Amino acid sequence: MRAHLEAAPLFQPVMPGSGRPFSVRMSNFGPLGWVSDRAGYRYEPCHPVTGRPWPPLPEALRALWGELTGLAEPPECGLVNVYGPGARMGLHQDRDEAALDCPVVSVSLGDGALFRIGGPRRRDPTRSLRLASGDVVVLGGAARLAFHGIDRVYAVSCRLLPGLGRVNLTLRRVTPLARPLRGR
Ligand code: MD6
Ligand code: FE
Repeated sequence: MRAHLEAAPLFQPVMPGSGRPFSVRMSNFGPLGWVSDRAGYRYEPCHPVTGRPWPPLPEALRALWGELTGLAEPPECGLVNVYGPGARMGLHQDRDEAALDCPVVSVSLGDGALFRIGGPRRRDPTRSLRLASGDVVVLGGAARLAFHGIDRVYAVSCRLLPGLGRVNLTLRRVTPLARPLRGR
């Protein structure tokens, strides 16, 4: 991951419309990368700063995806979110993907964080759980469109990634499967 981040350096996305910067820094691995700028959220094949294609998804993540989802199709996007001290992620749904039948898998590394998850409506009640380094979250089935976010990171709770803090790697299918999951 560190080698790939040298090829595709972290960038600071901004909110659509307002242009307010996110508190997390991002990069991507795989054929499609999730980006956000004043024009909106979307998937792009190239890095917005270097203009180069995203580095390939590390094999260990491809293997983990296959093991957890049972899908033969590999993830198309490995979004890297890096949380320094004070960074957070507002309550959101992952719904920029046409492949809403596929689960989303995330791997947390480094410092711990307080993850909050609710239901498919923003007003649904939420529960909070602490994610530690190595924890994996799968949002699939009824939970695919659950609202979720990161309320806080526990800075220097882990020594795995000095200088980075917390990293969350989110694996996603973006384009619809040739053979949709329903009907298999
Ligand atoms: C984070 N995670 O853990 C934010 N999305 O930093 C997500 O936004 C997320 O953990 C979809 C599926 C799993 C996740
Ligand atoms: Fe998410």
